[in-house]
Amino acid sequence: MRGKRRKRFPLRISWTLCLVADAESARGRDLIQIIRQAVEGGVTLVQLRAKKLPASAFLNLALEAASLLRKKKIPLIINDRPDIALACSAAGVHLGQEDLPLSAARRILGKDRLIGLSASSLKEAHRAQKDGADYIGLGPVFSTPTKATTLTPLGLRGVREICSRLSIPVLAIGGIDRRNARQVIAAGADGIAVVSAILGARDIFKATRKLKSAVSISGAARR
Ligand code: TZP
Ligand code: MG
Repeated sequence: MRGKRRKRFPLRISWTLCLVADAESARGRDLIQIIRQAVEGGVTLVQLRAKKLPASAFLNLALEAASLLRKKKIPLIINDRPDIALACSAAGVHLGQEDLPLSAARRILGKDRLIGLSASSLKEAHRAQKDGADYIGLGPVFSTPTKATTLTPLGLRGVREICSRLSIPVLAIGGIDRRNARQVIAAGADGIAVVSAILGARDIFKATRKLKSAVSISGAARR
């Protein structure tokens, strides 16, 4: 059913486990060190998110993350800011429903960078796919204190329904941890994106390794 539409990017994208490296959730710890440990633990993708940093500080952080991740061959996605994504040669940008429209971001970034869009319903997911998004961030799957939202969590049923109707990759997000991660993948998500399941852990490396083994299900077991 889900013949994935694949595009050519400088790096092959593995969607399995995305760390949303949220500067505000680092609680004073060095975000670059956290990213380094999470990469050692097995994240396959990193999204850098810094809602409260001024542009110059966000760019500096992005340049540092990009330099580290380039060496590790892990794609970097920048949250909200196509300009910063371009300036640090990131693999792409992640946009919310109220951010710059996808068409404008595409004009800035061109066709060879990824543009991901947050979606919280089948309608938004379909629209994102139709508008040319390269993947969607689908959520919240479960309730989460990390992002203030009035949206009702989709649950595993919602994930299953939406994933079965899309052809672009789906990164599920919201309240996902090592206890429920496997079920989210079994419901059809191509991967999970997490903030607190990694950033909230005392041992970043160990937490990432456990999550990675939870989501590493063979193709046959997935659907
Ligand atoms: N978008 C939907 S839920 C969410 C975002 C950024 C927060 C995810 O954080 P956590 O801690 O993994 O639930
Ligand atoms: Mg946004």
